[in-house]
Amino acid sequence: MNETVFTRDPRNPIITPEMMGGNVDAIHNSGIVKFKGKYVGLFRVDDQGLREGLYKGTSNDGYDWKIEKTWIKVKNPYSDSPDPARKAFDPRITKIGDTYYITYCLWCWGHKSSVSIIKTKDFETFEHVGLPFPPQNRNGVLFPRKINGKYMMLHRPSGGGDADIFLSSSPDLIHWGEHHMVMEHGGGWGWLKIGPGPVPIEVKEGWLMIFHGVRDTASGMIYCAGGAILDRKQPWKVLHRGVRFLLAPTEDYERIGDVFNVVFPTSLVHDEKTGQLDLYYGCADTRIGVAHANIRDVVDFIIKNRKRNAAF
Ligand code: BMA
Repeated sequence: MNETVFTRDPRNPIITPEMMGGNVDAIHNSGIVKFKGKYVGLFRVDDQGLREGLYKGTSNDGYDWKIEKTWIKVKNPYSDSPDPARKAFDPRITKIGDTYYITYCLWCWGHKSSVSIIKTKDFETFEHVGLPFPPQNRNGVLFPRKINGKYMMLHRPSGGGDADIFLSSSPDLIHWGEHHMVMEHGGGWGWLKIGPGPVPIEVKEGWLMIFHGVRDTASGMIYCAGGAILDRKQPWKVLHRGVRFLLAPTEDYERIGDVFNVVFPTSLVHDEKTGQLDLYYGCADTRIGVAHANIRDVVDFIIKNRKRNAAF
């Protein structure tokens, strides 16, 4: 079981392709938020042609989900991209003001991976905002408020190897610049590559960022989740980088599937009253699990187990 501060929910895996039935091979790395007292999600569904798409789901309690049978429709005034909800994967959802921005990866521009942004206010109609960076890039995640008057996004400008976490800013979500490297891959569980996970959460020490890291072994890659604390005003500065993982694949449903040995964190639901965090994560690229922790315990764990040189 190998748990650190997160405890796996006993109902795991909470969403499986079998529950969906029909033309579904896998449902995994997904964006989930609280919305009007309930939950809404945009799910990464791989159909039985192994084509990814963004499917909407709703739930009263965050465990029992009703997921639509086809991908969402997106108004696409931005002519340089294909259907923005098809060949689309790994969404994260950030609420800024009264708008929800979905950042995710889209196969386009010569079938390369690009970060894409769509927006909605009601999860009924969706509109494409654009593609912030040229390919290859993945794992774009917006901060939940403007910082120093600008939108800021964590991202990973790489389609595969040599993958590090960067941060860029924008006045309008269209024009992006002021690029910074936040963290390099390296160390144990992030030896091969790292990438941003769920939307960062503001804490008194700065920003809590959960990210994924990959190590390669004789029998393939292992995907883990870990954490860092970023500076509040200059979030490209790493104050504390956790050496120990927060979650690593140990359960059968995390070890066995379309891709073995993967926990891939994409959503954090934070109950501000109790401090509870619900971390939703993809399991073996096939199904979805959830793990729980108290936010203070997570921050303390990261600081207690920090690297001396935070950037590495
Ligand atoms: C990454 C992404 C994720 C996937 C992971 C493990 O590169 O493609 O969607 O979960 O690999 O296969």
